[in-house]
Amino acid sequence: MSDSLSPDLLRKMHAYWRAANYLSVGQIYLKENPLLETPLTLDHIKPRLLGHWGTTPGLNFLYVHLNRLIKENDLDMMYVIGPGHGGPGILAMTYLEGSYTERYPAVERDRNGLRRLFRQFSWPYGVPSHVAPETPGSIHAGGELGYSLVHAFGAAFDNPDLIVACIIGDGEAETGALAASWHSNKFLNPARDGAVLPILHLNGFKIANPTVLARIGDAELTELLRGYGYDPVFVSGDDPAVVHQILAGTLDMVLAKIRMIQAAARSRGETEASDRPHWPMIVFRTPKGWTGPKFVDGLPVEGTWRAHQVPIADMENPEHLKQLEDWMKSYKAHELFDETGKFREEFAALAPTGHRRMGSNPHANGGELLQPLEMPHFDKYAVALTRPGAVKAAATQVLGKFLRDVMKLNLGNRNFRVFGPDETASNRLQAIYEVSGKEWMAEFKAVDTDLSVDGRVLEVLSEHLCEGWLEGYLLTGRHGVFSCYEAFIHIIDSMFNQHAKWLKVSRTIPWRAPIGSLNYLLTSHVWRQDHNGFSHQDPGFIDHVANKKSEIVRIYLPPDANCLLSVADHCLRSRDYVNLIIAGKQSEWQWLDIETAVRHCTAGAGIWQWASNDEGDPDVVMACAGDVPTLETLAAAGLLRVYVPDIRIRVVNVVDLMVLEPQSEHPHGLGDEDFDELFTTDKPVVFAFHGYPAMIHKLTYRRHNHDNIHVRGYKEEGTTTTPFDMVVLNNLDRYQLALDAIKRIPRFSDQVEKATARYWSTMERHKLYISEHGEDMPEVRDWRWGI
Ligand SMILES: Cc1ncc(C[n+]2csc(CCOP(=O)(O)OP(=O)(O)O)c2C)c(N)n1
Repeated sequence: MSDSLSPDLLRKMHAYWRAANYLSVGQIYLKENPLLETPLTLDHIKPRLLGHWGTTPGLNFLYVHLNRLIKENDLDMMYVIGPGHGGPGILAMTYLEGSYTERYPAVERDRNGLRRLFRQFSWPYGVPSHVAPETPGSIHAGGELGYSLVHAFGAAFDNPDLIVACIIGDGEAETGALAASWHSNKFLNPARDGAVLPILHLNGFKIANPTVLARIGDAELTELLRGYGYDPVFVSGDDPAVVHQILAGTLDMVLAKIRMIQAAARSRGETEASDRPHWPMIVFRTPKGWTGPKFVDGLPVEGTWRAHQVPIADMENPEHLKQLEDWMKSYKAHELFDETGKFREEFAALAPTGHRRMGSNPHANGGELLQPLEMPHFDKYAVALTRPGAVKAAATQVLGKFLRDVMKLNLGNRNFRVFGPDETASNRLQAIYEVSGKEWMAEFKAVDTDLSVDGRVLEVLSEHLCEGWLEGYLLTGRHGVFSCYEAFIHIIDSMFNQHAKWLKVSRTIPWRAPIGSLNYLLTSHVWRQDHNGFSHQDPGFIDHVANKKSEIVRIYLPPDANCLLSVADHCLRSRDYVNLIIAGKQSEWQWLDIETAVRHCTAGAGIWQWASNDEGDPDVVMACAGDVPTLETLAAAGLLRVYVPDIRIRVVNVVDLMVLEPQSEHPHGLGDEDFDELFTTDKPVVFAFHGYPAMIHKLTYRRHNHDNIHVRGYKEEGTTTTPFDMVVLNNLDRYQLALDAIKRIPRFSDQVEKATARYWSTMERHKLYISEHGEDMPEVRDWRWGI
């Protein structure tokens, strides 16, 4: 291959790389003397040396080369890096190209700015050591490894002109999420979507160990990557002059290949699944800690795991200080920066300009590109109701029709997608398929239904991919919903954490524009997994989400289909939240007409007067949150009216769980007076809750009436049984709730013995009946609201 770079361009690109490496080392070590204008002393060194050098020179090298590619070809390109601990590199590159100073004018492009750039890094109240919301050009928090490739694909969907360069750590590639992410290429349509260019950063080591992919030999690695559907090209070496030329030539070649794939798919008009291309990718094998110290204290560092973090520590040791000075001087900063500390124009001119700079690509600040969804009025999909409990409906099926039309109205805008781990139909959302199929670029068989090369529903049996694609899609300014079985959403607990952290921080950054909320629809929930059994019964995601910052998280438990519609409409219009919606998919009794549902959901909680007879002075408050607990509570209220006819019951339903928290803790929290209006200050409250009972106590422990709140919820009892036995096993059933009420009301103390005996005989009847008949007792199956 003839050289791709002229000697002059090679010289300048190498200089650019030296500058980035110099700034990276400077950020890790220096608080003063950024241009080493005076001999380095201990006073110039930060007291705590925090940062990662090892991955950084490789990231910098790639960035310099992608800049050339962007500039020569006027590319719209983003840079997503898995080894986000290489933060100093990205900060250096965005500083050198000018994006950084535009976002942070105090970090000027001169000596003073350099000092600030160095000082702020890993400094209290400065900037984090990993790429983060603060980092221009990033959609990716760099802490938890594993999500670079899935985010890159999420960004590329529906962005036909975008190329996402994705640097994958070879250690990161060992994670489950990354291992699954390679398959994203079966869901990306070259005619409609952008391209992802995976670059496996094969620097051979993690923190203290070799990486698997670096030790299986080129042949096996090639087979592995080809098996995933990629066409890998190796760029290997440790002589920068040589690697510059190889990488430049390789990038020209892979770009040509990407363009060929896209042109072929786009000119054909109709894409066929058989057209699934082998997308090019690069295996970039260079030394970890390249250009850093070769030996420290007699031990090899460059090209080993010892280069991972701070390669020379203990600066009290004069030899170390000297070694650092020599290392930094090896980059010849005086050739790169002028006497004022400004990056010399000769080199700075290599960077793209304006939005073509990867640190200023608008897709990386997706809120800037966000178009609100076109929304149908959800009234249209409402379940008609003459009175509470008049009809049955499957809530998610009703929602499916609404989502179908959201999809339809936004087909032209190409900014809405639905994600699910093979569960969209199982969760009864299949109406969506009337307007859009399931994206699929692999083989089609006659037996398949609703697959399409042009689908906007993404179904893959990897919760990691559903979550990561959606995050990437949202972060680049689009909208979506992830529907999932409640128990298995825990698989992405940690990804949710990272996204919630991103949102919390990005809200404090003035230039980060708000993005579409991350919407979860959890269905096939704990109470209706009676057929699948214990493994499928877990409502703990509520607890997990509730731990996050109150300004970010919202938790909704709509009791019926109309409430679900109202909640879903609200969530799809919201920004910068994580909305957790939990709703059943079974056909169940419906309670509120649409106007009442909207009022109820807007308030977040309220007294259901039609189910209450307390006339402002209840004996007991029967509270409920969640569809099944609501049904059991209403059934319990009915039983109580028969058992103790003069009882005064108040039924309170909670849709928005966070109203329970004090206002000081959550913006949705009810004021104390409003809370007391619902729950009283001194009456017993029997609270039937969808999830683990402790959550209600946690949310209400500061409320006046907390001592009187008695919660029934899931207590980790379950198996393959009947739906009603599930609530019985967890003492959330109507008979238990009714008994609880009688036990808690002082004026019925003489009834407790009789009520207890009645409860146990009912339980005996229930157990015998389900054992003999395999289904619930007729009085349970045929129950309907009749007061
Ligand atoms: C999920 C996760 N597990 C563990 C870590 C701790 N950790 C930080 S860096 C690192 C090694 C990363 O190796 P690699 O991806 O190859 O990056 P590089 O060698 O380029 O630094 C590990 C294990 C982490 N950040 N995230």
